[in-house]
Amino acid sequence: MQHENIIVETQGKVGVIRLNRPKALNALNDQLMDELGSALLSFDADENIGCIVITGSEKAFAAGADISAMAGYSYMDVYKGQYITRNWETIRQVRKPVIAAVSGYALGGGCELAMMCDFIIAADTAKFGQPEVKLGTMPGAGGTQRLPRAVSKAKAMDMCLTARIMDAEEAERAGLVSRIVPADKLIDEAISAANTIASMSLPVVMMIKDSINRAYESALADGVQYERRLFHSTFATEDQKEGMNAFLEKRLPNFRHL
Ligand code: CO8
Repeated sequence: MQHENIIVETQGKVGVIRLNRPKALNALNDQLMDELGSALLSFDADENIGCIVITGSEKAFAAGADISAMAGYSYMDVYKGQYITRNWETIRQVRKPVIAAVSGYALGGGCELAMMCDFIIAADTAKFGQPEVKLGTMPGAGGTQRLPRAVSKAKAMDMCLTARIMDAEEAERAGLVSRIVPADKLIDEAISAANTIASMSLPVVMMIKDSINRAYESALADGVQYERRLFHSTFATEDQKEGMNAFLEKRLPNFRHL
């Protein structure tokens, strides 16, 4: 697929997708989301890629879904899934880890996209918010569901109802982001984290992602049982033998992703 709204590159075993509609602060229109979905699925299928990073510009990760496109949509346009809702869930099909590297604005759908990633590394300039209420609408890509799980009901209510923006420090305190770095170090830090992940056993990494995501979907006892079964199944991998033998032999493991 031709990319007009994203820039796709690889750095070693890391696939990097940069949202690139600078004039609209990376507002997420259907075309951009199609391109993003296609790039994500192609990295997921690529045996040479072990982890994916999604980032934006210094000023904006993404300032939300594209208001100029949405303004004219009817109920039937959005309900039938022809526009806006048709391609927002593609990222959930991705089995390799996806890191959001967020600088500047991550608002509305931009905040929701970041939260759909497996974790967020934030620049000290990052600003998170769900300001849809100011537009006479509401979050539609998980903002009312993932935000309370990430930052508590109180903060999620506050942000979604008042449109208050959360800065990077508050986001880290509240648990929305895993770490904050100076803005000029953001992409290096995200790629370095992604490289670390990509150096691990890919099947085991995929099981860990799967198991942590299960924590959102299940009761504790079911989740622990699910984790136990996945833990057992790591013993069917060659990488588990390699990882443990490498430790005992005091050398670095050479994972073959088998
Ligand atoms: N959509 C379209 N264009 C945008 C958007 C957007 N979300 N955000 C910014 N732009 C455009 C502006 O219109 C402007 O264009 P132009 O130069 O042609 O006038 C350009 O980007 C630069 O923006 P500003 O001049 O406003 O820049 P500022 O630095 O003054 O302000 C802000 C930056 C604060 C980020 C401001 O642009 C803003 O408030 N943007 C809108 C934020 C917003 O309300 N986001 C939520 C949108 S609704 C949503 O995301 C619903 C998601 C549901 C998804 C459901 C899927 C299933």
